[in-house]
Amino acid sequence: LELENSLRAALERHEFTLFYQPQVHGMTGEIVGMEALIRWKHPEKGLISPAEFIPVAEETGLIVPIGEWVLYTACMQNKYWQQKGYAPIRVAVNLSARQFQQRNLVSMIARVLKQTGLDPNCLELEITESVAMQNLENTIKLVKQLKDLGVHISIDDFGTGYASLSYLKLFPPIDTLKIDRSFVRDISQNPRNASDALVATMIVLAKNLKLKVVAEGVENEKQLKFLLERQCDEFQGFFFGKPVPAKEFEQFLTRQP
Ligand code: G
Ligand code: G
Ligand code: MN
Ligand code: NA
Repeated sequence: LELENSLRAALERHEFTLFYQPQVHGMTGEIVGMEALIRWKHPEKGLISPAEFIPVAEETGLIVPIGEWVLYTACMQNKYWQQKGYAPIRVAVNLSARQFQQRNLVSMIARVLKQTGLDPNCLELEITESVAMQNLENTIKLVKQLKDLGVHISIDDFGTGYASLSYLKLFPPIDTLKIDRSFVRDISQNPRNASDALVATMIVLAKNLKLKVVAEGVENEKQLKFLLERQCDEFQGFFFGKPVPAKEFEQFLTRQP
């Protein structure tokens, strides 16, 4: 309850902030997107990781106003950079289970796009595989409505959701699979390694489904080489950049050609 109250106060006192992590195109090495990741700037405790407060925000329902703040802030920031003359890139925002159950989710997103003036094509919404699986019928309906807005949809933490692969059959409208970093971490360049086989197979699966595939948690050359040889489309990870505040992220952006 204490944490719940301080989360509520944090929202009112504007103590949340967004960090951005670059997403890089495999072939060109160009930056094509960024993932927005929330942080809590606690006046005494300093930066608090979302892993510590998102679960409570989720349980208490506070994730709904917090999630709306995240979406609005990420869209505003992206629009601002485009107006400053940087080449347009996508911003990816994480949606939580609770947000996904909100009746007005689609209208909220439509409103934020209108308020910020961001091109829907420059917004990507990340749904974790386990959230997508919870109520598949609802997910399919929602994803269709979101696609009608013109935004991109990705499946986050792909491969970790205890999901039957058959759920992918129901998903013509999703755009992207994000291979969970637990698989990428264990890439060993050893043909008998299970993670190597799984990552290679996930890339082929995405390609056969005509989905874009992004590897998360890329930390070193060895992983990058493995992923490039298998034509993984995009990369995200500490090798290319950690999540950083907006001001610092600007160094990754390039001027409009
Ligand atoms: O940024 P970091 O790796 O510490 O994030 C930890 C977890 O918090 C990740 O699973 C990430 O998806 C989640 N997370 C970060 N920002 C947000 C957000 O804005 N909304 C939701 N729902 N989850 C977030
Ligand atoms: O669950 P989701 O994929 O939304 O969360 C992204 C999380 O992964 C963030 O908390 C981010 O800090 C973390 N992350 C991003 N890149 C790397 C990486 O290369 N290595 C590790 N260990 N974590 C990463
Ligand atoms: Mn994510
Ligand atoms: Na993930």
